[in-house]
Amino acid sequence: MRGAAALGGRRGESRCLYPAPMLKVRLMPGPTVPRHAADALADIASDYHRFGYVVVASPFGHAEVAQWRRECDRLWALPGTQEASEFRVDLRDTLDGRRVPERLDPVIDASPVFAELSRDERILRVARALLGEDVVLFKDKLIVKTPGTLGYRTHQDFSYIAFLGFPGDRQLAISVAVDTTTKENGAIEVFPGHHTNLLPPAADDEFLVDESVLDPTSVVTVPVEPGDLLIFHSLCPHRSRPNHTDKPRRLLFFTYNAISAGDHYETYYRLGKP
Ligand SMILES: O=C(O)CCC(=O)C(=O)O
Repeated sequence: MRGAAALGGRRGESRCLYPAPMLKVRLMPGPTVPRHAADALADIASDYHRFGYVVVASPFGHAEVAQWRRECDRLWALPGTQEASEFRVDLRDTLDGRRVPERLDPVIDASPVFAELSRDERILRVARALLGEDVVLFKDKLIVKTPGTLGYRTHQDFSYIAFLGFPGDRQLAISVAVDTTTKENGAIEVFPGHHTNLLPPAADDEFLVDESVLDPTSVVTVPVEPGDLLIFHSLCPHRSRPNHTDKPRRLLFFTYNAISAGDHYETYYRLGKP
């Protein structure tokens, strides 16, 4: 997500307009997030379009998740993976003031296992159902939130890629859980129902959302189990907290574009990351 600023990506350039007046909607009361079976495509699509996100119960087996965990361990131990100078390695602050490697972005060129997963029909068929057409991979990353690593302030992914010039509703991100996520280890949190527009930017960072326009009581923590898919719209405001546990929290993210929005993979990684 780095680099868009350097390229002049600006909220004003997006085709989305700020909603006026700003609505603090509360669409999904209560802490329970429905998890749909992977073949319940109509229910999945209905929740996605209504709330801007949806959870699909794991369509994967234990052996596959075990293979992903081994692959995460292999990648995290590769020479260079802990080097800030590596193109694919991004750093993040910790609670005690350190800066540590937190993500491999991209990841599939380093990982045949995750490359295959990004093309897995159990994921693609859901992405196609939600976008209503064939899809193409836009971005892929592995986030390893190690103990003590901070989370993310509220943002809409689209604000980082608006400069590419396609509408926000033509992209979604699918997070594939390698580990169980909980409030304690930094599960993703979403603000349901705000996926129709770009929200006003935070005063200190144009790529983050001004949280004062959101109802703080409407935020939903989305805990997931290994293999679950948390799918969110490119305009869905989301955030996460630090990992307060003693184990890493690992999530894969595959971002897909509707084919009609174009294949921007090479452009994004050539221009979107410094
Ligand atoms: O992994 C997390 O905690 C959040 C990641 C995220 O929000 C993002 O990459 O857009």
